[in-house]
Amino acid sequence: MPLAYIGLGSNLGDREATIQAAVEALGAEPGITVAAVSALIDTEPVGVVDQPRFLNGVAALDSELSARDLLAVLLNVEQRFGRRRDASVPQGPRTLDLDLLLYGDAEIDEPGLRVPHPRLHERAFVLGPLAELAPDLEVPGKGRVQTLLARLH
Ligand code: PH2
Ligand code: MG
Ligand code: MG
Repeated sequence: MPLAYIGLGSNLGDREATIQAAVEALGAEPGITVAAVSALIDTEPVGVVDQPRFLNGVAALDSELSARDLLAVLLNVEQRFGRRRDASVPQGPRTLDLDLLLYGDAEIDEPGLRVPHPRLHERAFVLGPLAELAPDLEVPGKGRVQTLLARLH
């Protein structure tokens, strides 16, 4: 059963309550078991900087679902927790962001589905929590998590 890593993010509403409830909702989905959740860290917004600070973390999921089906579950849970993609600014504020970071050692490049996540290796708000769960993990095509994190400092 592939171990998938999911990025958790929120910068609107009660960030911590939303992320915790979303992780519970993921664990309640058929074919998904939450294996580990990192500490949640308060982070400076990256990219669009004129928006509230984020709470970020990473969850490890045991998944019987394909990467495509897992992604569909992530998008569905985002919607259930108030995420609105239509009228919203790309990279802007969101109640909940669930990003598929890694799916075992798979490398996937399809419309709407890129694994590893294309910006994972350059984002401290992802690599920090990921290093807490899996410092020695190899990001396909990029290197070990702790090496990638050290490069950002
Ligand atoms: N997500 C973004 C854009 N910028 N900055 C932080 N600190 N954390 C995020 O999760 C984040 C961001 C788009 O998904
Ligand atoms: Mg996202
Ligand atoms: Mg994101």
